[in-house]
Amino acid sequence: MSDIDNEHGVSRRNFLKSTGLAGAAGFGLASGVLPYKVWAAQDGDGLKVHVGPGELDEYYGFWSGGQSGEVRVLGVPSMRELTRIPVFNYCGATGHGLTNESKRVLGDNAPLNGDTHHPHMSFTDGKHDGRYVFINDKANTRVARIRCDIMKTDKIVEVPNVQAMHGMRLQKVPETKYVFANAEFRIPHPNDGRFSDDDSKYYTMFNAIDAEKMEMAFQVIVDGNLDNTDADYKGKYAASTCYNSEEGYTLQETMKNERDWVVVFNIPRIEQAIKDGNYETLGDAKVPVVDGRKGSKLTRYIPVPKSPHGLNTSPDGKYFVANGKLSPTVTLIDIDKLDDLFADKLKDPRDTVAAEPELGLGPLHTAFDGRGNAYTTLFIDSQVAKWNIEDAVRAYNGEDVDYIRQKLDVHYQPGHNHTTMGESREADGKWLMVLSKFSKDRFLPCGPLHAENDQLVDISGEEMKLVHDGPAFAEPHDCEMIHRSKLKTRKIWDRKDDYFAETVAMAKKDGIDLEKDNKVIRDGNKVKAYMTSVAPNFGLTEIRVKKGDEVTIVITNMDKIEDVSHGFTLVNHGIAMEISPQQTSSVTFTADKPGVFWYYCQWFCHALHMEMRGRFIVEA
Ligand code: K7E
Ligand code: CUA
Repeated sequence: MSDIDNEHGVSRRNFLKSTGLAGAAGFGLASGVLPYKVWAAQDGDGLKVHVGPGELDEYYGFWSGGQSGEVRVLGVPSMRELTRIPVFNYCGATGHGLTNESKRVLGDNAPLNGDTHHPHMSFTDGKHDGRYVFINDKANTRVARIRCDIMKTDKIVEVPNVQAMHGMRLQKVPETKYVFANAEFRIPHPNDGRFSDDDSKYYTMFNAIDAEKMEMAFQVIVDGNLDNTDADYKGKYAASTCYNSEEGYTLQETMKNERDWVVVFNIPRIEQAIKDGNYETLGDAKVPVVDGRKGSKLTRYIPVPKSPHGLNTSPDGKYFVANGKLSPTVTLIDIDKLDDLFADKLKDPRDTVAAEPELGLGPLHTAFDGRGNAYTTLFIDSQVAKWNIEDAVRAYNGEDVDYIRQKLDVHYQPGHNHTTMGESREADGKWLMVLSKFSKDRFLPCGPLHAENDQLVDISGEEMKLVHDGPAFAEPHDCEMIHRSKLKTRKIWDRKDDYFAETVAMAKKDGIDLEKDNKVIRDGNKVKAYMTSVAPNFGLTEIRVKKGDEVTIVITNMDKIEDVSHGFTLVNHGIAMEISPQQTSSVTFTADKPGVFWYYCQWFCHALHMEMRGRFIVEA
């Protein structure tokens, strides 16, 4: 579609530029802009984008579901949605948020909304290991873990004494021992209503979660606020951007300073401080809290231009890249110089800066191809800038080199962009995904709420080629594309799986063999109906209870055939859950209406699937 969209010949793109961010006017454009060009998807011209019927994608893409609170799995390059993983949200298909198994993960009375931003797969030695994907919830200050073998959320941590968990990344080396998560907003401590107007009580914290136990490991008090974060490839440093060094409450206050900073955390020093007992705890939480404000041995603050946003580690482990947002630049911090910075051997923290290339308006996030090039989204320009890292370093050192390789128009206003395997040592430089925040006219209109536009770009050659527009619901801020060889998923459940181990233990206590018994047992007004399912039969075709009973339905799917999932839906009760092959699922509710209510299997499982049903009879 043309860039020129009205009879006056006014470019939509330029219109957005001039109105998109009034305060950013006046920034110069970097040189080397290539002419606007949209490439068609063509086999034989770059990578093959079409994945034919019966063919499998090369990559799994883990997509944040933004305000939907879920994670989505897409095949790349086809962009076909493969599954959705409910995390912080209620899912009517699987019963996540309703079943006892999912409630154990979510916790009691957990909010069933979330604002997911950053899905990241666990590492061993800087390489993705296919075990877990972690995801943050900014809305309710949580971090969740998804088991990749079953693609279910298995643990959630609610982080205490902070608000708005935003940037989240993982320790990469030697393995993912910690999940690092930035609490974005400063709050008063204690936040019990007494100090809401006392600025001296406000701060926020950097958080580390034990990735295996999924418990809090430590928290670090910082100056300013925290936006995005990433870790190095040494297992030593993590770094976070701060856009509010002003510690302002309003937009105006927050934008005052020409420079904000990147705060670097020295993980071994923090661990040592905790070992030495140099920490506090806050309120009821038992989490060690250390003070990393300015002057602390545990952190260093490196000034960078204006309101930085994304923080990305280059896959060669050399640089932290802070993306300027309100500055047209990104700042490369030389990770090898951080030892000297912490040893107080540098005069100025800015001596760690290796380059500060000017890329265009509104740099938000940077991705890498493993061949020495970086790709930075330019939110205001609606472009991706491809630039060469070592040329940018040379230019910073005074050489006359052009580091910009190409600028590609994207549609429109991109936030994150990501390369295949690009957040690991194994960056392969094949595909770039550009997560555009606005789709405007790119898709059939569907009312005022527009889709976002995830654009697939072939970066295998010299030139970036836009090959596909992918509409996405409710803002996926971030995604990660992992080669399929890294994942080994189960086809049917293991009967010994932890996910339903507590339900198995309950049955054992009740003297029930889940794999055989079809029985209703009663203990006072608590009724449990245990049954099996084998297509097209439920083990019980009748469950009789009394009005007011607390009823637990426990179903074990004894089918061993891949893809024969059953479900249990109880009519007019808002009850539905998934029971996949060899899975045990359970749900508890109160039988509060007398009468006959049918239950049925809602997953088409057999020619006689419609007949797979039974009566739930509630006596008055
Ligand atoms: Cu840039 Cu939450 Cu990673 Cu949105 S964040 S874009
Ligand atoms: Cu079982 Cu449909």
